This record gives sequence, structure tokens and C-alpha cells, in this order.
Amino acid sequence: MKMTFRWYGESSDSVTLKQIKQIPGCTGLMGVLDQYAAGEIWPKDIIKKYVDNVHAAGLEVEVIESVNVHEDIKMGTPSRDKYIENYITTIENLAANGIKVIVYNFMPVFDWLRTDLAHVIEDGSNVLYYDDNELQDMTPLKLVEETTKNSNGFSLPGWEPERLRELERVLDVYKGISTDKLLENYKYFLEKIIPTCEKLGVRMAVHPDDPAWPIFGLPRIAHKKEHFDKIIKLVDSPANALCLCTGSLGSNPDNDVPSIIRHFGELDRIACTHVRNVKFIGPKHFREASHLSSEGSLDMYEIMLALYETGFDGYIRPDHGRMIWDEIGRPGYGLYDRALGLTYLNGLWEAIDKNKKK
Ligand code: DNO
Repeated sequence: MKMTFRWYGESSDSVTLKQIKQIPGCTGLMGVLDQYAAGEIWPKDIIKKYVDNVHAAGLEVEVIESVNVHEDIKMGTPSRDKYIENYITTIENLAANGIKVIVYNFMPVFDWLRTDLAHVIEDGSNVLYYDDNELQDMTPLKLVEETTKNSNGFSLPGWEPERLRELERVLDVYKGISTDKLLENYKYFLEKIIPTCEKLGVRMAVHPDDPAWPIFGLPRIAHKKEHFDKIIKLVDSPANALCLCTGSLGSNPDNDVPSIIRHFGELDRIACTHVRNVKFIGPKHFREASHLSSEGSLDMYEIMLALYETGFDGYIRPDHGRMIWDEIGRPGYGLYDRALGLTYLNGLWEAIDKNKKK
């Protein structure tokens, strides 16, 4: 496996490449270029600049995240073909710069979603937090406003203002779209893009719905094992793979995360993983936690063991740290707690590896 760290780019991240390089055992990035709205082509030369910059810092970048899928593709409107063409061009431009895995999602309208971005916990740090009861009292627009207001001035993935301008119209269209229809639109998209991925040696890695249930009455099709069984068959190719996010799936205690890893790991359909912990508070109610098993509800040892025992040789990154030591940064994406998480995951891996080789 390769241990990596998410980085948004020089002008969009409070964390520097030099800092990332100094985290022991971190060899590369899962990169993001957050200046492009869904549907836009990511230009080859801009990607090259980003990649060259990362290489100059002594790090690899073989994974790019949040290449967002235009809403028209998800809704299956006639204009989707134009956006699929653009998406294919972006895949080609990324591949030309050495990218091997592209993380995306097929969640209608929203990417990940929380009701509080800075929930203070017992140790005085703050974390991302979700309470479904609070969501019931909010309109989607209100939630977007709150989220944007509380993001410390950083853009959040999936919350690009360009995408949200059309929020009300889009929410209305989704009222007529069932989960079956969404899956059909998903298949249409994959059938068009996967041949290019196969040709270029790129794997598409779908990120699970976060949290792992439907919100605002929108159709959601990627939050349990059965869903991913369907998704990998929409186009049965190694290029149609998963970004297994333990915290997203793990937000629903019915999801047995280690066993889901074993299932898709054995099928060799996990291209990369986001490994983080969450703490259940009640039904559809959780907060995030440090990565340590005992601080949350997920067993990180069992998670790493499942990856190890299924021969996982993809990319791992820690995710959504607490804000500790008075750091100010993008919610969930400060340096300190994610660096602690990364070293802990490396420690688990080393212990498992040494034990197996005894
Ligand atoms: C959230 C991230 C997601 C992920 C996208 C991929 O913290 O894991 O924003 O990158 O869903 O499209």
C-alpha cells in the first residue's frame, strides 16, 4: 500500500507540501484541483503544474479526488453527452500526467454533508458532526449557507458556489428521479468513460454516500455493500472500482466495514481508501473522532487487517481530523490530527506486517 495525504494545492490549502513531506511514511498525495466546477475540463497544463510542484517536493501524486460529475449526467438530461465528453477529456489529461486513480462520487447535489463543522468535544478540540434531527429543521439552502459560512474561508469539496447556484431547480428535477433511474444514468456514464480508463490504465474510484443514508429526499445509491455489488456490475471492469471510505460507510452501524473491505478486496475492486474513525451518538447521529480505535466506534485494527489480508496494494489516506492545538484550517483537513492519524495507521500496518512475517 501507499500512504498518502489529501492536498488542495498551494493557494487552497493551509498545509504545505514541505509539512506533508515531513510526515513519516507519507510518500504521496491524493490531490485536488478545486478551481474547476463539475462539467469543466481540467486543462492538461494546469494539471502538469500541480503535479510538477508535488514532485519537486519529493512526493508522488497518482490519485486525484473530487473530479465531480455534472448534475445533468446524474439526472440524465440531453445535455449530459457534452459533459461526459468533457469528463473523458479530463481523464485523458489526468492520465497524461501520471494519474492512476480518480476519486469521484455519484451523490445527487451534495458531496459529504454535516450539520456542524466545528463541534467541540471533551478534549477541547472540534470535529465534524451530524445530527439528522437538526437536518429536519433546515432547508437545503440554509444548510449550504451555514456550511459555507463556517468553513473558515476555504472552499469545501462539493460546495462550489457554481454548483450551488442552481440548487433549487436541480432539487426539483430530482423529485422525479428514482434510485433505479439514477442507477440507469450511472450505467450510461460508466459505459461511456470506462473504455477510455481501460485504455489509459486509470481506475475510477467511487466514493460512498456520506452520510450513509438518503438526505432531503434525494435518491442515493452508494451506501451499503449491496449497492456497491450493483455498481461494480454496471460495467464489470477493474477500472470500475471503489474508494472505500471507512467513515462514510461506518456512519451507519449496520455497515460492517471490515467485512465490506474483505468482500470488495477479494474481488480486487478497491482502488483506494480513506481510513478514518467516527463515533456513534444515536440513530443517524454521529461525530468524527481521532483515528484511534478507542476514541470512536470503528475498529481501526480490524480495518487495516482486512486491507492487509486481502492483499491491498492501493492508496490509503487518513481523513477528517479533529482541529487540535489551535490550528485553523479547512474543517476536517488540518495538518496535525491527520498527521497523527497517518502515523497511527502506519503503525498498525507495520505491526500487522511484522506479525504475519514471523
Ligand atoms: C470528503 C471527501 C470527499 C471525496 C469526494 C470524491 O471528505 O472524502 O469530498 O473526495 O466525495 O468525489
